[in-house]
Amino acid sequence: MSNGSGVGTNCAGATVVTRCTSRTGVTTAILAEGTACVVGAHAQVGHPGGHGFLSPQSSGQSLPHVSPSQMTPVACPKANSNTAIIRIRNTLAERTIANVVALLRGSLLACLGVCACGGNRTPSDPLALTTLVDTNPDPTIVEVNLVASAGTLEYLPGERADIWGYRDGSVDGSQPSVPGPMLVANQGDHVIVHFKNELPEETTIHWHGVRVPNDADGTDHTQTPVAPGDTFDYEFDVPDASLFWYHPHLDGAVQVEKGLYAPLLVHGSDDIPVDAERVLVIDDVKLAADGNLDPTTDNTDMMYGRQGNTLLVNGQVGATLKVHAGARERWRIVDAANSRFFNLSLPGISFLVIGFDGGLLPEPYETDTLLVAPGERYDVIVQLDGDPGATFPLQTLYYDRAHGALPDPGPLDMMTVELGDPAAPIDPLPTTWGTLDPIPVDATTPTQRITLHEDGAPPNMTFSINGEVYPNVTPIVAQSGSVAIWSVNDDVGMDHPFHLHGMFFQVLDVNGVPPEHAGWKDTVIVPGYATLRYAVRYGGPGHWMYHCHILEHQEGGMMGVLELSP
Ligand SMILES: [Cu+2]
Repeated sequence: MSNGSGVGTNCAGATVVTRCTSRTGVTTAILAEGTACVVGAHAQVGHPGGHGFLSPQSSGQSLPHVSPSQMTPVACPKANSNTAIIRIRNTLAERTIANVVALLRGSLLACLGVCACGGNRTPSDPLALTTLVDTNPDPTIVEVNLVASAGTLEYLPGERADIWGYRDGSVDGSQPSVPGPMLVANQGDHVIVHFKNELPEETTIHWHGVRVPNDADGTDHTQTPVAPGDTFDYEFDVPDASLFWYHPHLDGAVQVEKGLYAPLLVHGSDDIPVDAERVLVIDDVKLAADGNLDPTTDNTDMMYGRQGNTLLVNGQVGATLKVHAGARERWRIVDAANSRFFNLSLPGISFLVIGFDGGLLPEPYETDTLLVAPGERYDVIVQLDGDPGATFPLQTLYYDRAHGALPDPGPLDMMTVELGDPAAPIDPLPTTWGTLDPIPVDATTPTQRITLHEDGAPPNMTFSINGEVYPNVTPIVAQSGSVAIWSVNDDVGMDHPFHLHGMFFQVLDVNGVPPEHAGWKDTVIVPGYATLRYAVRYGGPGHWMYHCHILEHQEGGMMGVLELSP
């Protein structure tokens, strides 16, 4: 099954051919260094977007042949206009290739067309995401250089916006982008991030949803913030396959709004036949009349969180996504907005929800609308049926998260889907998906009560949990590995996306009613005036934050600390 293909032009003006298939597929890329082309990086891909096998073949370049038995797993070049991840076993012949690759690497990184596996992509895809270069030859280690820096881009054509963003420190001349470059790994990999802060203020990076060791969690309880000009190394394993994301955990309402966020994709062993896999990072920004970011926080922003006036999908305003008519695509979606809840709809097309924050569901379900709150992720299959040439929008529909106070008008168009040539026939979907063993709870399980509260009126508002305003909070103390129920009550009549760091939980009920669909969550909507209960088996020892993921609420004090003993 074709997992994506395309022909386009790379940054050096050379023709780029990409093709990728989901099972025994082939990735072909024409590389260019300056204006000189080097042809023939040819990869067999083990599974969509995952590690595959690389050998040079059918090439205009005199690269030695490598037999399949000599191939070693590589990370598939991940649908990315400026990244190649190439690993070759260290035999003599292969060293020759490795040398060629190494020579090409630095200057070619900005000039490589690759497949759609793992990210979005055909080279002409406006929703394309770059992928951080893995500099470590060990196939089980992903080692990257990540930089936070100031830069500019155009949200609106011809109008400059001053942003803060992440860029790839391994790529000469890289510029910060919104979203930042995607970190891609395989389940079980070890990840090393060499981070440099080129911002004018201190920052940290939180790996949202990843069950990291506490010292890599990127909060002010787990590290000294990284000062301007300083560096910090994050190191952690990625035990779970799903879409995660990374962003600062300091001054988040400002830093994330300015553009500091990026997806983190961990591939599992699932082999779901689809025509394309895409990561869609949805956001909104508040733009001033000149197209630049409006830095003001008005009273409404303070009370409800800043809601932007411009909708973004992968940093793009009003992009057109070209797909094959009849294609079955897998979209992994993360809401990176400060406060906006997206109530997604593809008119006439339903979402088959196959995964939540923590991975695949045991029982996927269909829905016509998909409500996604800040910090949440959803993994969905969409069947994009229609006649070639037809178009339809991805919209966010009316949703009132503040119960009459802040209705989001909707429907608002986020991007256009355009159907092209018909998709090729494709294998049926699997009949089994994820697993979910219920966390055992009973009447003896300790219950932790949490009350989310707001006081005052803007501009003098406080946000609190159990009457305490962060950082003046009393930690909840418990033992690592023990099981608890958290009963989270919202007493202000406004939905709050509640996030717990470092572990997943299972929702038990909302106002006593069990959820229709079960799955692993790390961020969940606690509806206004409701009480949501979840079961959690506590993770590793350390200080874990829990907070509202409306960033203005978090920064305003709606955050606490869970202190787990060994
Ligand atoms: Cu909140």
